[in-house]
Amino acid sequence: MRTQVVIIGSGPSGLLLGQLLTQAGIDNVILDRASKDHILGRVRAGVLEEGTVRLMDEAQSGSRMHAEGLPHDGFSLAFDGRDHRIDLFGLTDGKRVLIYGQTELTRDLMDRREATGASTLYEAANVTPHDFDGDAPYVTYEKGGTTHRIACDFIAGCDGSHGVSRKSVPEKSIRTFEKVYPFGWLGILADVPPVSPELVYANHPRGFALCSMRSMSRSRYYIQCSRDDKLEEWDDQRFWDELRRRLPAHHAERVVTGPSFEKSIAPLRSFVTEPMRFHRLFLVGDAAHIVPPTGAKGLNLAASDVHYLYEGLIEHYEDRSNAGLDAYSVRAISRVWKAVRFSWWMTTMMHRFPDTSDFDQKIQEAELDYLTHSQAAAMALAENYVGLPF
Ligand code: FAS
Ligand code: PHB
Repeated sequence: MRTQVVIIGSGPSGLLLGQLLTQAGIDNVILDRASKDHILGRVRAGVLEEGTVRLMDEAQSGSRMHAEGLPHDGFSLAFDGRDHRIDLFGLTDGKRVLIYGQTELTRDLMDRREATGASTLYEAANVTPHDFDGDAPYVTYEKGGTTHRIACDFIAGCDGSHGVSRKSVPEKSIRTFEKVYPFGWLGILADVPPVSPELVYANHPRGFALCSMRSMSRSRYYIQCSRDDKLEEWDDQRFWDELRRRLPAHHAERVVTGPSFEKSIAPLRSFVTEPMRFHRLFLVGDAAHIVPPTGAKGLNLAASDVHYLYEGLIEHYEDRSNAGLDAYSVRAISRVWKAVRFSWWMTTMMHRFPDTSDFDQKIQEAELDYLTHSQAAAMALAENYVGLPF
């Protein structure tokens, strides 16, 4: 079998890239080791930047996103028992974010791909990229007890943080940078109305909490937990009680509780791979970088990677130019590090660190005080949160 681009991974990165390439007449195959249902069963991001929304529209996959997504013009920071609203729309000259679950975005892209008839092979085992340092790369995989081979021009490693692509690069050719945070996020989904029409990020002496949503009848809540916490230690009642303790009274008394139908713990870390291109192999999205979800950047960084790679591939096939592909890694990494910085900064400002010194705690309080009393500081937060330009 031969195709122009093999995409490893059927998450947001792989599906968005695949749809854009298919629309441009560039033949591509997506391989994923998981089943479609397993992928759709993962609950992750919920905030889309305008650039991500535009790419979904460009991929002709945005109609349900616009119909069901919730445009948000701001969010609140809660600390010392009070709310401080960050007016994204006013501070960024009219930009906003769209609340729309990654699961739904993934479903929309899967449906669109099926409608186009493009090929996705789920439950493909032992997917392996080969000879990407040469000019005749290929990918092998096992399915139905047989090993298959797909020759291609390029391989897009869209296989997330535990994928095979990054691990296939010789160690001498790659640099990684990592920061592990001494806590995680315990998140739940419940069919209860959200406590507030906008997101609330809370910094409390007991720890961070986030009130988010998927609709006005489905809430997504997170609380900071220790890295050693186990899901079985957190029944719903304990979660609701702890969430309320960390919110200002006017929010705590409005929390509507109900049975959770999804509960998970995510460890928090920052991780960056340099470079993101290895001749005919390109790393995209979580395969190349991870951010703590505090700044809602993970999914949106995957989208900007896709934008840069798609532009490069279009130039290669249509204009016979490799300028875009040659610039991919530098362009993507520049935006990645700025989002990594913002996610680190927002995480450091909003969480309680177990071993923090009195000095560091005073710095955190000064950061919040400055942010909520300075237009310039709030503008800097807002322009990063809505997403820096591609
Ligand atoms: P993904 O990990 O989504 O997809 C990779 C795909 O590759 C998967 O389908 C996997 O099955 C496949 N794959 C892996 N290894 C393979 C192999 N060897 N062979 C074949 N296929 C393989 N971001 C936010 O913006 N906000 C959030 O709140 C947020 N919360 C998160 C919570 C958790 C628990 C996690 C893990 C991430 C969260 N993120 C969040 C980040 C997340 O949304 C990612 O940025 C997003 O999924 C990136 O999409 P992909 O790059 O497509 O990677
Ligand atoms: C979510 O709704 O899942 C969400 C929202 C904002 C974040 C992180 C997660 O910063």
